[in-house]
Amino acid sequence: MVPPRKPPGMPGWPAALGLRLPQKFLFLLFLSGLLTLCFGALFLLPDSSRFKRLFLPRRAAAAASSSSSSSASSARDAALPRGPPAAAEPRHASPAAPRRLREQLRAAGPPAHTAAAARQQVRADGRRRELDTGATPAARETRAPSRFDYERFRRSLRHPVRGGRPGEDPDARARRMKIKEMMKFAWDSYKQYAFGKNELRPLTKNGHIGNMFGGLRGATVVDALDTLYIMELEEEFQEAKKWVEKSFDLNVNGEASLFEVNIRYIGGLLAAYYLTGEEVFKSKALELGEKLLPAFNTPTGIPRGVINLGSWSWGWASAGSSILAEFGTLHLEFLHLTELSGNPVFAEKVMNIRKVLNRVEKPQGLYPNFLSPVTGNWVQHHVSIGGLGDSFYEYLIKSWLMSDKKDSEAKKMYDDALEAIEKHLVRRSAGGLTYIAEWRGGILDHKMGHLACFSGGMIALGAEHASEERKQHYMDLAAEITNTCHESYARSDTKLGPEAFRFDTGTEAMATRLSERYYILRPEVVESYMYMWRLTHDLKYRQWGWEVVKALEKHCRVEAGFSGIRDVYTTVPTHDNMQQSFFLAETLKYLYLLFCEDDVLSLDDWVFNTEAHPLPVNHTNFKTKASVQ
Ligand code: DMJ
Repeated sequence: MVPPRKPPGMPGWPAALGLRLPQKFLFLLFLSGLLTLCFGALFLLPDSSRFKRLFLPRRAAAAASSSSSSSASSARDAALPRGPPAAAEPRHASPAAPRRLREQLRAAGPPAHTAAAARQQVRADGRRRELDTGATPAARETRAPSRFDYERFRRSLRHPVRGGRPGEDPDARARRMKIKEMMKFAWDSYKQYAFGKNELRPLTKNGHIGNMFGGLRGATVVDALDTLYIMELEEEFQEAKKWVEKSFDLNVNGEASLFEVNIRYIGGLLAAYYLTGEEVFKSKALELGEKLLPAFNTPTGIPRGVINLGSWSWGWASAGSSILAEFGTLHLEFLHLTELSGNPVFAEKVMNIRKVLNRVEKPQGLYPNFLSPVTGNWVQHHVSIGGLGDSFYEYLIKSWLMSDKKDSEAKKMYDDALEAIEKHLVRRSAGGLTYIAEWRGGILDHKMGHLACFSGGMIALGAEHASEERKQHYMDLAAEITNTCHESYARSDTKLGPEAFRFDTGTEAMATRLSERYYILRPEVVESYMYMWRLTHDLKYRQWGWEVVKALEKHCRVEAGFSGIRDVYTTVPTHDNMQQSFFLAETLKYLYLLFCEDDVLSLDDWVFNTEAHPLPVNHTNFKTKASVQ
């Protein structure tokens, strides 16, 4: 249709209003300002799908409303058990699931993309099961809200999860018992002075809440659960479990770090469930998992780093970029949330993240640390295997291992990333120490953070599965990096390592800045010792671990718990008055495992999330026959 033309000679609008030229100009200026404002406001709406619904035809809006929806089928294909529960079939990470599964999923209805939809879906699943089994509401309360068969899962484990072994080395046992005593001391102190708070302040003998967990409490309880269980601290484990049952309140209001809540709370609860089969841990993990879903309501589906757990706000509490190590460290836990709930939404969210990452161009094959959740493009070219980047790489290789080596996409991403890191970031100092520098738009910063020291263990873990000609090379690289991290400890007066150490201006493996001299009970170095020990059985890793135990006892143990120190280069250190929850989750657990036989939490059966919470490898399909629809 041709638009009607203005009859010649008629004044145009707004001239028709009888306005003079300057007035017309002002009027038009005002009008265009107003339009820009309205249009901009629409873009700023938290849920971009609302905007799309206004402007796009219904069907197009549905397709565009969530970038994750475009990956929905691949996520479901990848995350869910393939077909009915034929025992040997892998559960996830196949790019092409059989048609049968796709049909089952289609029959199960559309995926839930929002927390509300997810809740609805969980409720619907519950109703369906109730009909299937005739369970009463009371029975349903205690019954798993999924079709996961815990007993079947336990039978699938290849090794017992804890306990001593006959004929083991008595020295290793004695050292393990010492570490168990440290754990008991850390727990008892927390219980006495800070029970229910997030961390213990051991000097002032009170609790710390902080602002990372959005009103959630008991970070130390949840982080410590599996360590208490593994160390057979039965009474203490029961105390922790009781707190989760009676006092762990998820109806909180506040801004939380999506990453921290995921690795500590979701990871801790999932591990506690898999180790013990106690339903309370599973239901809390699923409930909390649902509360995290609104963080993914961004134009790309890349989650924002901060989410308000209590309101309807949509995860837009923080401005700016999303951080690689944060949105890249959800995969393991979210696949397990889908596994336990039967709800594909969790897996879809993380598979979409992978899709976005695979689409965006990588400078020199490297993954920068900051990505815009709005455009899906990198925001800065800072690359690091330490803070901001670290656990993204860790989760690639662990996703592959957790999938029982089926998730070849993750393996390829890991292999490619490691190759690029080695080429562009790994360097050798004049004194012969291998380190991983940071990369800023092509310029190297010859610094390694304590956080980056996890990479010795990660590279060793991956080396086992590298191609024949690369295996030894990667084992050597892992050993060299672990050695460098040990040097950062050995060169300090306390025999504990600084937060960051440098390889410039004649310095090697030491902090050069006052602000980098602190040690906050971090685990990464002993984490690498644990993996290196298990994979090489070179006794030096146990010796190095024991040096750390002695240093912790000497410099960090105070009257009411363990504290970080402000300067590792002085033997009269000042304490920072904080017993971090990861000290109980990770540092003490890895030290303990270093002196256990290999089949305690065997690497055949478990992968550790980045907070050292063990999650099972999917050897088999744990769904019950009756429950498959
Ligand atoms: C832990 O919370 C996790 O290991 C995380 O990945 C980063 N670092 C801290 C402990 O240092």
